[in-house]
Amino acid sequence: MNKLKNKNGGKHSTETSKSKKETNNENPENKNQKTKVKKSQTKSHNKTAKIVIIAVIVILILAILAIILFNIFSKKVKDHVQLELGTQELKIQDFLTDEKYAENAEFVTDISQIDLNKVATYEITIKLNDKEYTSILDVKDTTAPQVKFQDVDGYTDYQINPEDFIAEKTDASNMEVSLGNEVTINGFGEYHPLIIVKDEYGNETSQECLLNISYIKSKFILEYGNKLTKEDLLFNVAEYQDTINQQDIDTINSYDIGEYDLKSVYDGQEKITKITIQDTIAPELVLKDVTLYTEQSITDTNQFVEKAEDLAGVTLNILTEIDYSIVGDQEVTIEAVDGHGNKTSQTAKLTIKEDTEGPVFSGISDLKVTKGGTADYKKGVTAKDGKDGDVEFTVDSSSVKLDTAGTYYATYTATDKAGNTTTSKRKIVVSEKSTASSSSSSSSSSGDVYAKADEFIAKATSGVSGTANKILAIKNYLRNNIKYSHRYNASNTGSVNAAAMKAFTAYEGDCYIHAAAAQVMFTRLGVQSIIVNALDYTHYWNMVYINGGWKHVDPTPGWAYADVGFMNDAKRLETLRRINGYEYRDWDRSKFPVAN
Ligand SMILES: [Ca+2]
Ligand SMILES: [Ca+2]
Ligand SMILES: [Ca+2]
Repeated sequence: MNKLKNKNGGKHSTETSKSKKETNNENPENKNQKTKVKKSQTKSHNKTAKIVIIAVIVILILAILAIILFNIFSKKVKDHVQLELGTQELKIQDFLTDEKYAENAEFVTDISQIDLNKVATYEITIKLNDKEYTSILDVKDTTAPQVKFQDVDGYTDYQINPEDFIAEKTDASNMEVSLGNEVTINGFGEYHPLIIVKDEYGNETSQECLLNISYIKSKFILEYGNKLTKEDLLFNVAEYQDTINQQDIDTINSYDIGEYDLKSVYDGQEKITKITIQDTIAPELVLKDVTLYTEQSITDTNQFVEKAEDLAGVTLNILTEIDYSIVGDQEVTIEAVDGHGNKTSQTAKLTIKEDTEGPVFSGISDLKVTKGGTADYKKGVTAKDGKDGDVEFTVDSSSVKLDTAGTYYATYTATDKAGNTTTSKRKIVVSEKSTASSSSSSSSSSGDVYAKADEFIAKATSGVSGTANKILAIKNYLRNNIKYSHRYNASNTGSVNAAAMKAFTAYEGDCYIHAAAAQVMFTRLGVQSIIVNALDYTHYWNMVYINGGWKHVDPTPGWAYADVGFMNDAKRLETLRRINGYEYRDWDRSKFPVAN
């Protein structure tokens, strides 16, 4: 160590002696310069310039140093920050003296724990350029409540409730409403209560309001389409009804949006009540879900609508763009807008499904044929598809031997457009001549018909209550499900039961078939009923005994048998006469009861 120190010391002393040597060397030159200065002023100017330059450099260095020091030690984070109660968000900029620091600053304190909706003081730590600073945050309520005051109408028994004079009020803290002056109500006249709204921290908003004590309101808002009555306006109708002229009320058209002045007179003094007609009620909208098959589309927004009503009329808008490529459920939003822009929107479900179900056969009951007879396999049979409606079908009866008594099966096949196939086997019984009559319909016993009728009643009246409603439901069911056709008619069906059976198995027939089916169903329902025929036998329908009297009902669908509910004689005659070419179709009044 000593050795090293000595070595360094030695080196140092060498340099010193060298510099001394240089200094010594300058001495003669200095002497020479001094001599020259006296001789020349120019040389002196050069020296002054040098000093100035050096001074400038020093000042510059000091300035740079000052800036560096300022940047190091100047205040970047505020010691104290005050925010108003209810401020939406705590921002780091609020704590910085300049926004430019924000990019290098972050909260150390967990600010999710800070509730700006509560008056409180917090200590907030902020990290800026890896250095931590502490700031005090005060959340305070210094803002007075925002209040919309309103005038009040009242009768002589009105007791001041300050809240009555407030239409709207908002503040970040809780508010109390109070009366700031003493108001004594003594009879009709104008009073001026001072209403004060004060927040939890003493900030307040106040206003002198108007209290109108009278027999009548000074203003009234009438809902569009509603009827204005004296009860709406007068506090005591019995006593003051004569103050308003009914004719004046009648001139106010509530289907015309706007303001009206309504005059009333009491004690020789005229008073005006402002009537404002407004439509504030949005349409009533009830939707229903819709199911479509692929390749089908919605053609009318009304397909989703169960009910859309408003006194000012309704326009429907579909707000969802339906994606027909989605197989399954999607939500569809529909908006109903009234004539004054009030809107209601509701959502319904649209289900798009692939057609994966084959057609459904009906009318495939056991077929009884006498040995050696013929069988019409297609008669009375239909194949109905959920998507395609009625479709063609084929019958394979190759194994049936009509010339040999026995039991056989025919195979029915139907295919829809999507390629779904349904096959159904039908029992064919070929019997000896002696054991059965030739008519296949004769095989129907009354028991079969009643069982069928009960089955049809169950379908027709599902969810329907009350006898009258059930009668109409049966009538509608027959109209909608038993096709009108002349294939089976009064001349080839015989008894009521046999005719009804045609309806229940073949799903088609003329008016007699429909009336017979209704007759059996009404009877099974426990309703007294008769079949009525037109004088010329060109039409059949029913009469039922309901609610203590007879009424006509017509279960036949189609062109002219007016689809009305229960009909009295006059209505029945009117609906029959509506038919072209049967101007005077009537029935024999002496044979049938009177329907009033
Ligand atoms: Ca406040
Ligand atoms: Ca409306
Ligand atoms: Ca199908």
